[in-house]
Amino acid sequence: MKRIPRLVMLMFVVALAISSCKKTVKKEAKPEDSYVADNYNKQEVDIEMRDGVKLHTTIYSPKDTSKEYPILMQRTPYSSRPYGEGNFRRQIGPNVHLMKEGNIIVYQDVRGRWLSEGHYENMRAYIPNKTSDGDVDESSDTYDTVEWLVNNVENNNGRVGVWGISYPGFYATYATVDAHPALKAASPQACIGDFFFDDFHHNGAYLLSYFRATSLFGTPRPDNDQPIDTAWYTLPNIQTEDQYQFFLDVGPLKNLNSFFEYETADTPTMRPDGLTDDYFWNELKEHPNYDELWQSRGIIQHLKNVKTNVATMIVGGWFDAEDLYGPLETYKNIERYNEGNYNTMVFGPWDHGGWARNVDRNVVGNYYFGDSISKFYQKNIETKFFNHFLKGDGDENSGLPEAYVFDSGSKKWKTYDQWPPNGVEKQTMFLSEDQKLTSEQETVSGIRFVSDIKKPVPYSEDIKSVFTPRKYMTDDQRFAARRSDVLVFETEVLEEDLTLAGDILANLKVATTGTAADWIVKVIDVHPSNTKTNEEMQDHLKMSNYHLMVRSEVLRGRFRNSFSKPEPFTPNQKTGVTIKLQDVCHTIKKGHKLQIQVQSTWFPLIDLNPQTYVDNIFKADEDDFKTQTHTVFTDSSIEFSVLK
Ligand code: PG9
Repeated sequence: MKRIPRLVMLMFVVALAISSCKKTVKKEAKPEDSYVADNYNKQEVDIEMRDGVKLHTTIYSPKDTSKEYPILMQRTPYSSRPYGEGNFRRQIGPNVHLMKEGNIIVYQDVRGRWLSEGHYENMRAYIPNKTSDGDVDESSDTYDTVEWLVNNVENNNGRVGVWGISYPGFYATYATVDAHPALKAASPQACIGDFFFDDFHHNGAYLLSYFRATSLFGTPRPDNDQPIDTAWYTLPNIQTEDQYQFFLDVGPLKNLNSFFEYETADTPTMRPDGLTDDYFWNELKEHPNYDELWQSRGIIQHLKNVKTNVATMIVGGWFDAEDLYGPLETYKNIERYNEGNYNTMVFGPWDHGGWARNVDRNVVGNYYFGDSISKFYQKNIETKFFNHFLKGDGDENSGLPEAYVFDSGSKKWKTYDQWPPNGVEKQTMFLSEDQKLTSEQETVSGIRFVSDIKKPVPYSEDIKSVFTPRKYMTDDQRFAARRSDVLVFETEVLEEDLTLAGDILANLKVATTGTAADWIVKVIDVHPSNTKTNEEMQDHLKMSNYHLMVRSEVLRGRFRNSFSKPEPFTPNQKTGVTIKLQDVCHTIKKGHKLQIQVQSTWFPLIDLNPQTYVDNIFKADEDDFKTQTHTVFTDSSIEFSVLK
């Protein structure tokens, strides 16, 4: 038996001792676990709206009554709980700094949810010209709530801020429309803009990966709207960890009805007030196009009258799989339609809500972006914004830039006085025959591939049963690049950095043997083989040659000319399809390559296109689904926003 050197033995004994003592240390309760209960009083009130409906509102007020405080409010469909005396949230407010500095923090159940009265409307439509107290929406509910708070909460300084992430972010945006004069600061974050472009759809394709989340708002509250303090929905348990195979086996979308047995009422339930309750799954099925139902529920088109008394800071994550359209369009439309507003944006290397997490290492999926990026944001950007407008001078000189953005390629924060930055130029590259991205268009030819509905392109190598998809946004795309139904086009190794700052427009020229098709474009940063692997990576992956997906988007081809009026393709006819990919701020570094992938399936992130035209894919039959041959022509091009 080979003798083990003494030093190795000693190291082994020491390692064993360290690991065992780690096991003995009990998890001490962190001091901040009771911080809220120790430093805040909590009261719960039911605030009456102009139509008599009462909204359940929880108010946390600092125990120190020696000074006045602003009010920071979040309105939410996800509950203002915990309810009941003596039950406190572990952390309150947008971040720990604003909690510890002392603010009056308010959470409110929106109309029709949890302990608030009334009827819930998913993405409630805005009523522009209200003529009676019965004309209520989230803008009027916010106005009435702010009016009550500033007149009834002790020790408030008369200034109110709102914030929220995702659906609460939608309510924060809504607060800026016909805002109360006491509203001085709003930070909609990953704010839903429109369910036809955020969350449940991307450019008309249904996000099948959102299947379980469909129930979150799918069921009108039972018992004629009696407030209840528990969730009444049940998320369908699809009993699989292989969502790709599960949905492939299920087949057409209509086979999913059985999972919404409570939502397949043929006639929507009639309510006492004459409103009809349609179930969200039914709404999705009955409204496959961008019709009045979706258009009326978007908030973007109503951002034409944001008063200058409301400073806005829109926050988003460059790798947010749920709501990226919303925050970008919210910032851009407040900018576009309003004069003299303080309106700024902050975008970082985060997934959905990543900026609110107190983590030391910032990663999205396998990809590491740096340390304490979200902590920096919370302390130096978010806290500064609210303090300036709620406790400070409140003027234009907040000390913050118009655009505070993290370059996800160079991994550095950058600040600009406009977005996209001054100096951005459009640069067009063409998809050439020999899988190259070229600055000049070469001879036009068609590249064909078979789009096999039995073997759609997976959206990730790692597809589990998810509530909503997240990590795929930075997934390595080598698995896709090696498939015959994914077309790959890439530059030579870059001899200098290439900074993309703004949106990306894919102008495809395509054809299909069928009469319907989806088109997906992915923008990829191909890393060199000597890139260091980081500890977060899945064990079968290495950073060497990592194909980082920087941006991706789908367009359901029937909507190429209009989201409201879908059209079939004419078989084998060359057709233009333009896809707008959301903004990026990413430097493809010298030594890397810029790659584009084009494909027609992305499963089960989105549902399968039958590839033969039917009026409504939610009602398509098994035999509508056909394998087709698609063609991408080499006069297709990609227009990048390049910062010179
Ligand atoms: N926008 C996110 C979402 C909405 C609906 C279903 C699932 C997710 C969110 O509010 O987190």
